[in-house]
Amino acid sequence: MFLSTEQLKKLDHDGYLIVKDALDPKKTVDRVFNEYEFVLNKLCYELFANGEISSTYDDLNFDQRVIAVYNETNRSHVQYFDFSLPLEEIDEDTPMWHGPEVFKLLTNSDLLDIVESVIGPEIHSNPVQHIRIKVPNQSFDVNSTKEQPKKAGFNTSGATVWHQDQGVGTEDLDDTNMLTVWIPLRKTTEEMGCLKVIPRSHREDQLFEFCTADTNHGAGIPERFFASDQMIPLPVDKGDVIVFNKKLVHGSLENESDQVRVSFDIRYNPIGEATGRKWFPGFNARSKNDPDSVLTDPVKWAESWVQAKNKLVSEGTPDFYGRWSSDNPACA
Ligand SMILES: O=C(O)CCC(=O)C(=O)O
Ligand SMILES: [Fe+2]
Repeated sequence: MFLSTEQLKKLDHDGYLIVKDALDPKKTVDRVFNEYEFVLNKLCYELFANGEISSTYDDLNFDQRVIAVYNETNRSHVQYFDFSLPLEEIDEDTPMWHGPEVFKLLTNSDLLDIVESVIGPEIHSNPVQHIRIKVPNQSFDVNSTKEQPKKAGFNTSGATVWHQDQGVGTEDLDDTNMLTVWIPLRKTTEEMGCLKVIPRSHREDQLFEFCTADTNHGAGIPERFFASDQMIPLPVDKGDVIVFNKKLVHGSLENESDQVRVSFDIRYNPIGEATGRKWFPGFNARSKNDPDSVLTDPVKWAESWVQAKNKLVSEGTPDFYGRWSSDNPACA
């Protein structure tokens, strides 16, 4: 679905746009979710075989099963489901998931039509991409003093701190026309910790300073730097997508519900522009100029990530955890 002039104006004006009914909830979104039910099953059997959990929890539904596994192991397993790699501590055993349904969603033509409306017909799938599986706060206490593995912080639970996506890549991303697409894999209410945005914050045309937060959720923009009282939550239904500008200030709310919040955030940029993480593999998703360069094989996509991982393991991870240092003077 191509965006109308009116929708494009709204995106330009507000910095974000909710596209209702952009994707077929059953044929597209549910299939991705079903693939993750399979992945969760695989995880349970592996953890059980390793003696890390006492049951495979076969009789529980997705939410109950995720919560049971996180609780019993006292750590997040989101990396097992994620289709990107962490920025540090990568080893041969770092898991990831690059399944065919994920690839189908990344290359879905309805989605690419929306993206083309904004960035043009030469479309590169940017490798800064995640699944977020946020368990209810009540079931997994991220603020607990009980020792938790460092990697458990990201994507686990709780709110995502305020940030602009431009600030999460290397500096070369400043010149890239990147578009973020946020896709709920199920209905996402305010209570479940939906996305929150500061409308029009992209219009100041600046990258705000990020400060290293004292939580384990990574660097974020302190509220004193922008009009945080302008915050609006963006609850969405399955099938809707949210697109937003790389300079839009956004984050997400706490998951106060008893359901697990599952969403994708993926990004696209014009072919040839910097992705902000050059050691991760993107791919051409659509091209009028060079149709042969378009990747259509999910297996090749998965292989490209395995290759990237092997290279990072053998050569070491780049010295990059974000462009913000913990002694950023703006944060004092
Ligand atoms: O889903 C979230 O909690 C945050 C998503 C986000 O930061 C993004 O889509 O860029
Ligand atoms: Fe973001």
